[in-house]
Amino acid sequence: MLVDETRLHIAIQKSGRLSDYSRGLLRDAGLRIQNGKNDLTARVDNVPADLMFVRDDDIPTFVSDGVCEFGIVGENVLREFTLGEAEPRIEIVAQLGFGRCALKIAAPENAIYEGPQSLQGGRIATSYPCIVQRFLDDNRIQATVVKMNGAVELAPRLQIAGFICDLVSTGATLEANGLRAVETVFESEAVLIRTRKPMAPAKIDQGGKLMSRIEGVLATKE
Ligand code: PRT
Ligand code: ZN
Repeated sequence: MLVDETRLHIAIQKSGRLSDYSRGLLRDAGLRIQNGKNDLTARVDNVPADLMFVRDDDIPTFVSDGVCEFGIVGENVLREFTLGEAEPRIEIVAQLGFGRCALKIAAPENAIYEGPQSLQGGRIATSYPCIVQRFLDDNRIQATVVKMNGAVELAPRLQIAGFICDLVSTGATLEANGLRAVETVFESEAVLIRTRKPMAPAKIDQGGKLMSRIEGVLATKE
């Protein structure tokens, strides 16, 4: 399937917060997604495209490599990827209006925080080390970034780090862990991304049609 030069490949999250919205958007855009036996890919009946269901963290890699021409991913995941790459070959082609959240630095409720300088010499646990490092550099702060792949909100209690930087939507998780947000580092929503790798002419044409369909759906939601 991957060598097919005529069919577009669209990467979306397999299962998680963006999955249903991503499928819903493509359906609203008129794509008839087949319910196949294969749960890693699905054919689209009425458009020469195949969907690939993957971990969200892999979506920027696939699109940058051109394995998938399009993808739907959180801007937070995209930004972390592009900051870590010498030559990311991805462009954002639409903001999708779902999956909204913010990457925030949080501290124990009773900790004193008087701006970024309060991070100086400290430790920050996060799953987004590149974004956090950029924030520190921009503010000329020296601090240690501790990469964690999950359960970041436990870091202060475990004395792994005094601060965390994690995604927040309602704030309930921070509150449940005795933490409070002190700094917003990045605001995010799901985005439609496209590869910058050269595409076969047939795919450029199909990609243009796909984007018009999606823009049509987004226009009705504005
Ligand atoms: O398996 P896979 O790797 O694909 O999924 P994942 O577990 O890495 O990601 P998933 O499904 O949790 O999130 C996918 C995307 O949804 C994220 O990259 C964000 O772009 C977006 N999103 C929106 C969120 C949230 N809101 C969110 N609240 N992602 C995670 N959270 C988590 C946050 O990490 C924290 O643990 O929810 C908790 C905080 O929520 P509140 O409501 O308590 O503040
Ligand atoms: Zn993930």
